[in-house]
Amino acid sequence: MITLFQFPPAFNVPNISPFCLKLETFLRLAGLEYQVKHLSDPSKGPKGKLPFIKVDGETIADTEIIIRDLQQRYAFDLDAGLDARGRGWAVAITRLCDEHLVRLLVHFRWLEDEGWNQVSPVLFSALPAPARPLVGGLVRRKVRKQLNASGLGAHSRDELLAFARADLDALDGLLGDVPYFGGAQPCSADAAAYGVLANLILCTLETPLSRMAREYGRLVDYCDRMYQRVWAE
Ligand SMILES: N[C@@H](CCC(=O)N[C@@H](CS)C(=O)NCC(=O)O)C(=O)O
Repeated sequence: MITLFQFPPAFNVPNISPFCLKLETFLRLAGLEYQVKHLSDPSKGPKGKLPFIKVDGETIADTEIIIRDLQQRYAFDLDAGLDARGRGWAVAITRLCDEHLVRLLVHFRWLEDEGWNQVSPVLFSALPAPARPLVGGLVRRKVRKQLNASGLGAHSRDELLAFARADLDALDGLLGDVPYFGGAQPCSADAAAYGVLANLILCTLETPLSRMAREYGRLVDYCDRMYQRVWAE
């Protein structure tokens, strides 16, 4: 049995971490049995981040490494139906989501006051009241440092919004009129895309980026389709 360690649900999505939602979506798409253990502190993870899993006594961190490991361990390939070009696109879409669009989402959630004023009361509610501003401030400073290190911190708000527009245009164009990024069936890139798109479109946390994402009718329909296929009980 696989044990998935991740944040608890919040804001109308199974996980407000795009990476946790990516991995749980992958586990469901793959039809793997798993149990969930909720953690709120990413420093408990072997690489200081969530999600991570335990399987056959091993602890594995990082969604890309976990997905590769599980596919080898259980001898399946969610991208088996794709040709070399399709596999290349799956990697490119996953990178766009994980390494770029997620960072923009994090910026608007954590560093702009509109997002922060919604996130902080919920995420730190388990802490004793006097500790909340202190811990919240420390976490916010860490997020700012991470975004600066990624290079995004150098840009103006308008430039960040233009990057987000380009990412969403790209995802909208790549999806086109097929149901999934994998075509007729979901592939590994659908797990990554749903992880971040559901966190923009279905998540009740309001940011300029979530409002922008909801302008894309095909991406909205995509989130509904993925929800129905993977998440509706
Ligand atoms: N590359 C990692 C990224 C995971 C990640 O960034 N997780 C975030 C939550 S969305 C986290 O735990 N951040 C805490 C931190 O960086 O301190 C993966 O694919 O699993």
